[in-house]
Amino acid sequence: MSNYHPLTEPEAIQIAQSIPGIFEPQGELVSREIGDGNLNLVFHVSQPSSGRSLIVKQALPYAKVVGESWPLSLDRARIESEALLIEARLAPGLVPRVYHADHEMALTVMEDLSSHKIMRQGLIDGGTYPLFAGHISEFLARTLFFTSDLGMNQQEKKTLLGSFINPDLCKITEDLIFDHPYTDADTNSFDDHLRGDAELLWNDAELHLEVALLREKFLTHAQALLHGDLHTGSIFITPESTKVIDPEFAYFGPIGFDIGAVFANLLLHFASQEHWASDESSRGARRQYLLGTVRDIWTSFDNTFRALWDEHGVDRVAKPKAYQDDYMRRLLQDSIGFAGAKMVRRIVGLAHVADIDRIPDAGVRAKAQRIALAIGKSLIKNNRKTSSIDRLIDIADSAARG
Ligand code: SR1
Ligand code: MG
Repeated sequence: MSNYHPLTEPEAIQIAQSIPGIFEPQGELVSREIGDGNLNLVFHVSQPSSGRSLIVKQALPYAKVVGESWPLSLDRARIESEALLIEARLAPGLVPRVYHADHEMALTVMEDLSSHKIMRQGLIDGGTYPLFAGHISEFLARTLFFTSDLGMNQQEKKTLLGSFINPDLCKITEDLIFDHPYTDADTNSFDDHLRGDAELLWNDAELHLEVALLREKFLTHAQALLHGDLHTGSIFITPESTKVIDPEFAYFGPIGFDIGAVFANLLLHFASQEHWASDESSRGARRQYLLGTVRDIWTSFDNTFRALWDEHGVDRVAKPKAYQDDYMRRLLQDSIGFAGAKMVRRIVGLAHVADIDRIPDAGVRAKAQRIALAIGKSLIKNNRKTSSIDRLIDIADSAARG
């Protein structure tokens, strides 16, 4: 019988006290539940006298955002802690340190990153992060290459894949990203002024074909170990440092899904500039910064992934340059298609983004939402025709111009 139960704040303190080397022996600990995500409890445990702290994160057996009517496997906590350990090995310094994991209690004790900001909020506050493109492309290239058939022993990969079977969390993505936004589903949630835009999505055969192809890739293409939910709420940031958190959606899937998630969230923020920028000229500058970041991420990812392949490739059959070029072109196309799907879902689906939802004026919000939908739909429809990141930049620019 399992001992699992949701932790209280005093229990989070007890667990924190059992971790060696963090707190001073004397000095009271204080615990606060700070989880503001959709799924988990997050306790911040600190020792005011020493200024030391850590995080105790615990999965709930249901989706917090909906309630107990939506049960979710606790195994996602094991998946998250194991993914963090793999990511720490492959991309050192780019994820929080894991101090302890208890799979039965579905909890992970990890480094507190309160010195950083959640990137979504950082962007909303007008922050710029000049090192981000380099950091995230390094994270993406190293974690994805070294867990793919290009960069790891192919039999060991099959065994590792068995530890990352994540059906409940994949089902969330399959439904909320690749299905519900394209039909009149109960889970959808959108402002009344978007009903006409939603109906267009539900009746667009060209879009439905591309979404079905992307969904098929998500269901079947076990290319590498993905983070699985790499939006700007899963990234802690400062101008100097980037830490990727929350890989509870990790599973073996198509590489472009992670890259597309980063693109999508930068582009959602691009669309939200209708409100957050103070005037036309700062809006233009901010948008150029965001598009420049997208471009830098792709360029740097492409260079790093190819360099890893040339230096550490394990597969003789994968050596031809023409194969590498073809593979990278397909990764770009997938990234663009998945980015589009991830934008559309954040406007009409269940889970939205603060960048856009926090725009107080309904007219301005509608404009931002329509820019996001226009970019999202165009990325989806054009993904298989794309051969350069410039195409994404053009699509975003022309959607913003209207
Ligand atoms: C029911 S969970 C809704 C969303 O939150 C997570 O961050 C994922 O993006 C998921 O789709
Ligand atoms: Mg999350």
